[in-house]
Order: sequence, then structure tokens, then C-alpha cells
Amino acid sequence: MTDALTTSTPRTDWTLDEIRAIYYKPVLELIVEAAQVHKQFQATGEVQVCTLLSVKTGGCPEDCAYCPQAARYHTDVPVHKLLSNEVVLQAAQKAKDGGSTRFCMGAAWREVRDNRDFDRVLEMVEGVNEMGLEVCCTLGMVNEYQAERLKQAGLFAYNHNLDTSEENYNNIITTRTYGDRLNTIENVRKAGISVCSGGIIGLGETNEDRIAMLHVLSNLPQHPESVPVNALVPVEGTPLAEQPRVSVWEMIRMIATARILMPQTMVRLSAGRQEMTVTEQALCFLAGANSIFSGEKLLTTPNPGFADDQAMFELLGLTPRKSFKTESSCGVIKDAAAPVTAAAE
Ligand code: SAM
Ligand code: DTB
Ligand code: SF4
Repeated sequence: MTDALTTSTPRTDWTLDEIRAIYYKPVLELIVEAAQVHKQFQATGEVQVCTLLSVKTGGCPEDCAYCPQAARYHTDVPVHKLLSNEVVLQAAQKAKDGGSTRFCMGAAWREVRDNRDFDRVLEMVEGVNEMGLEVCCTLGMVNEYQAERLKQAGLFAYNHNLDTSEENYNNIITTRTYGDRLNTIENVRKAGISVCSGGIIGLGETNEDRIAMLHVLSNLPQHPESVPVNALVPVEGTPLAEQPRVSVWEMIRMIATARILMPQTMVRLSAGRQEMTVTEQALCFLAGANSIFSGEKLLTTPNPGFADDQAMFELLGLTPRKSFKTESSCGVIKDAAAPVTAAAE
């Protein structure tokens, strides 16, 4: 096995056994190893701050068992049509003022359609981009042409999660396939947009499912530039409402393993922070997480606000990562607006 510490090009040929050997290490040993990889490939102490906004909420035709926005489940999430450009830009400004450098717009869509709503989202992308924020979207499936239009409008990153393993996928979502997901990721990659793809733990999956998902992510032709690790936020009315919360040690294991497998990727400690103490989050940063969502809401559920996160950064000696830094050696994202990270130098 090639040691992640001695390679400069990220490996995309990890075997399941190699991943198992990392994932099942004694947790403190795993944290130390991930911290070493982190120190070598990333600017330690630097954390990217992203903010989410749900631009179109609820009423989604899909059956994702975790999701409060699926029309078929009876949750308290109010349905809302596409927000106006003005409201979105105001929210983006607020995020920027709060110290966020990436603004991610989410829509409860199965897929992008070539209609007026998409044209309006493209305008939002242009507007947010002009504000100097890294603009990201998560709109469901996209084809090559739509990905290209998003790129032209100035989209920096696109989020489309694998969510879980291929084996577990049908227990969670039946209205689209794993292949559909991979296809969208490929379309985004082809358009030259930064790929953000990760998953959720706490869905009732096994450790083997988590390992299998990390196997797919780390063996994509190019690693995603960012990998969000979400802890399920169980929402009343969804089929997974009664799932027990995952322990922080499980988050740490996922984060550390992702860090070792994908050294140059931003690993995002995503949903689930609201329930975590600062000490627990510190362990996640130590294990290689270097990105968070900040702002009082994720898409529909509560999340720590800017002031809380600022206090946490001060306490832990963390600094927010600047906008438009090179995220990896993949060469997709090139922007000289700010110096590159120590890791990429
Ligand atoms: N509709 C689009 C899609 O499914 O790609 C974009 C929005 S969707 C809400 C984005 C991601 O949020 C999902 O893929 C899932 O990983 C995550 N997510 C949704 N509900 C969640 C929950 N209750 N807990 C944790 N993560 C969740
Ligand atoms: C991601 O991986 N997590 C974010 C973002 N990408 C779009 C979404 C989390 C959603 C949590 C449930 C909610 O707030 O609705
Ligand atoms: Fe719809 Fe996305 Fe929620 Fe699935 S995760 S139900 S596609 S909004």
C-alpha cells in the first residue's frame, strides 16, 4: 500500500481492504494519522466557512428517507416557491458580512429543468459571483448542457451527494439510482465546476456501507474538491425520524478516513454541528475537517450562527479560509485572487 504521506498525486485506486484497515484503526491512532496527512496537505488551522440558503423549499417529488423537503412526508417544513433574486442577494450579503466565503443555494428539485426558474437561478449565480463569494448550488440532477450553463453563469462548485453506499441506496431512495448520481457528478466535472460530494451517516447503514461510499468517492477519476460529511438530522414526519443520533466518534472516523484517502480535498463537517459541543467539533478539526456550514439554518434545520462560530474559531485558534483558494491539485480551480494554500504550494 502506498502511504498517503509520501504521495503527491492523490491515489484513486484504494482497495476496500485498505480503506477498512484505516477506518477500523483505534480511534486515537486514526486521529493522529489523519492529523499528519492534514498537516502535510492542508493549511492547518484554516477552516472554510460556507453558508447555505434554501432558494426553493419543500414539495420535492423524490422519496429520500432523510429529507424533510420530500412532498410525500408530512413534516413542518413550509413549501416555498423560488425566492426572488433580491432576497437571495440580501442573504448572500449577510453571509459575506458574517465571514462566509462560500454561498450555497439549494433547491428541493429532483433535477434541473430548462425553464424560467433555472434562468432565474442562473441570474442568482451571476449575482452572488459578482459579490466575490464562491458560489455553489445543489439543485438535484443536471445534464451536461445545464452544468455548462451554470459554469458560464459563474458557478464555482456544485453539490451532489452520494449519500450512502450503492448497496444501501435503495433502502434510502428509490426514485433515482446510484448511477444517476454518478452521472450528475460526471457532468459537473466535465463542465469544469468544482465537485462537492459526500454523504450522511446515521441512516441505519453499516460500517461497511460507509467504507463502500468512501471507496467510491476516493476512487472517482478525480477526487471531489470537497466532501461533506453529514450526520443525519432526524426530522419528525420523515421515515428516519426515530433514528438515534450518531456518536461524535463515528463522525470522527468518517472525517479522518476521508482525510487520509483524499488528502487534498476539503472535508466538511456538515449537518449535525448544532448538537455537538465545541470540544467535539475540535476533535473533528483535529481529524482533518477543514470546512463548515455557518449561519443559523442549514436548508431547513437549525445550525450554529456566525457569532457562535466566531467564538469557537477564537477559542480554538482557527482562521477562516480565504475565498477562491486552490482547493486541490486537480487543476480545475485556478484563480489567482488569493494566494494558494500551503498544501498546494
Ligand atoms: N434536492 C437536491 C438533491 O437532493 O441533490 C439538493 C438538496 S438536498 C437537501 C442536499 C443534501 O442534503 C442531500 O443529498 C443530503 O445529503 C443532505 N440532507 C438532506 N436532509 C438531511 C438531513 N435530514 N440530515 C442530514 N443531511 C441531509
Ligand atoms: C450537504 O452535504 N449538506 C447540506 C448541503 N450539502 C446542501 C445540507 C444539509 C441539510 C440538512 C437538513 C436540512 O437543513 O434540511
Ligand atoms: Fe428532494 Fe433533495 Fe430532499 Fe431528495 S434530498 S427529497 S431530492 S430535496
